Amino acid sequence: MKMTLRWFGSKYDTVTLKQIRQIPGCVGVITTLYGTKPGEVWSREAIRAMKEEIEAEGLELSGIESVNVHDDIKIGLPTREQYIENYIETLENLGKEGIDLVCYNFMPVFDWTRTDLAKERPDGSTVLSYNQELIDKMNPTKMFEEMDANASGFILPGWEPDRLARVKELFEMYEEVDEEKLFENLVYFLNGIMPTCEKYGIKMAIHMDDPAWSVFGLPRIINNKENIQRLLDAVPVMNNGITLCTGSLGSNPNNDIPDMIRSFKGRIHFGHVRNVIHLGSGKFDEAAHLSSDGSLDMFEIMKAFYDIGMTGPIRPDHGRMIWDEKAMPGYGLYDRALGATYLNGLWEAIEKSNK
Ligand SMILES: [Mn+2]
Repeated sequence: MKMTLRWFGSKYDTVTLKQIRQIPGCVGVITTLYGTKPGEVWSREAIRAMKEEIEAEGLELSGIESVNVHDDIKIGLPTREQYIENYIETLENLGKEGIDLVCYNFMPVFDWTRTDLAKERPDGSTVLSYNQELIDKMNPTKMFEEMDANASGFILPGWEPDRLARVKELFEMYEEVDEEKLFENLVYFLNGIMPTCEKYGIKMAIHMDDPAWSVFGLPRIINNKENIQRLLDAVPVMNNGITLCTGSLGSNPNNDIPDMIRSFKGRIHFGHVRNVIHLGSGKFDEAAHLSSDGSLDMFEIMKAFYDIGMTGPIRPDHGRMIWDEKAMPGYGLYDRALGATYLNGLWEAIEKSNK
């Protein structure tokens, strides 16, 4: 396991590479090439510049989150051929620069969804929160507007304003896409890019759907053990793997996360580790990483990662907003640094007690 932190680039992030480097045991960052749109080819020069900026601060570029997949690929339009070609070109350029991990998701229209970006907890910290009842009373445009209005001026990943302008159009485009069709389109995409991934040793790591159930009637296919196994079996090569996100899977109490980690051994290329508090059906809050602060057993989760011999990057996923920090919701420095330190502590204890 290597500990990393997500970084949104010097233009967008309040957190600096220097600060990240000072988190004990944190060796790298996970980032993306900002200023590019889904479907665009990333130039080798731009990738190299990003990598050099990170390495100049004594960190490594441990992986990309995300190379976004164009909607035409997810919908399965004839124009997907060109976008798959472009994706391949981006992968080639990443491969030539020695980058071997790409996180992506295959969720229609929305990436992750929350109904509150700053829910106050009794200790005065704030967290992201989700309540299905509120979603059921809202339409998708309103949802976009609320996310934008509550993001404290930050552009949330997956909630870029240009998508808001197209939200109605996007919903219409996905009208014919059910779960089977979406799955087929994902397999088609993966089969198209796998030869390039195998050539350059690039591990594709699909992120779980967040939350792990259908939102606004949109199909969800990467949300439980059975569905994830189906994808791994449909394209049965190591390079077709997953980003195991404990918070996304953990939104559904029926997901046994340590069991899933053990089952997907060899195919988990990246880990997002965070805790959630279950508040009843379709309702959850994010929490501090500590097991006792939420509903997930973080010791059992880290032990499962240890038992499968996880060597890829792990990052503390979202954190609470604490100590009056002003940062992108979920992505402040302080609580993620606490999370990284706690997870490193669990790891050390597990490692030493197994010797
Ligand atoms: Mn995640």
